Amino acid sequence: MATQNHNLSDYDINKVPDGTGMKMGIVVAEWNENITAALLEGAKNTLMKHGVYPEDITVKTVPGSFELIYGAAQMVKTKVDAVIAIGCVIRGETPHDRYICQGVTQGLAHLNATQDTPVIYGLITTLDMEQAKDRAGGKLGNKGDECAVTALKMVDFMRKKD
Ligand code: DLZ
Repeated sequence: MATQNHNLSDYDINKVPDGTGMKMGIVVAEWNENITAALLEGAKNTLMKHGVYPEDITVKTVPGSFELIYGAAQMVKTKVDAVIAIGCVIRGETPHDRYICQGVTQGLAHLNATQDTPVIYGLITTLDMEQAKDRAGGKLGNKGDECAVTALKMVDFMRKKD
C-alpha cells in the first residue's frame, strides 16, 4: 500500500467538519497496549481539537483486536454518532495474525454495510513492533489522528445524506 511517504497525521484542516455536539465512541484493544494507547490518545486529541467535547467521547476497552467486532457492534447500538475501532495486530510466527486481521476487517466491514452508525477502521497490521510505533505517533504520524478525522467526516456525511 502506498503509505511510504504518507504521514497519517497530515490532513487538510479546511476539509474537517466541526465536531461540536458530535458524540463519538471509541473501542480499543488491550493487546499491544503501548501502541493502542498512543492511537487512542491521538484519536481523542484530534476529536477535541475539532470541537468534540471530552464528555462526548466514550471509550471502552476489549481484550484483543478480534473483540473489536463485538465491542463496535455493541457501541453502535448506543447514542454515538460514530465508532472508532482501534487495535494493533503484529505478524507472528504462525498465520494466526492473518486470521485475526481478516476476521476484524470483515466484521467491521459488515457493521458498516448493515448499521446506520459509521465504524472507522483503526486497526494497524504490521510486520513488527517498529512499524507499529512508526504509525502510532512515530515517523509516519498517528493512525488515531486519521481515524478521528475520518469519523468527523463520516458523521457529517450522515447528516447531509438526505
Ligand atoms: C491471540 C492474539 C495474537 C496472537 N495476536 C494479537 C495481536 O497481535 N493483536 C491483537 O489485538 N490481538 C491479538 N491476539 C488476541 C486476539 O485478538 C483475541 O483477543 C483472542 O484470540 C481471543 O479471542
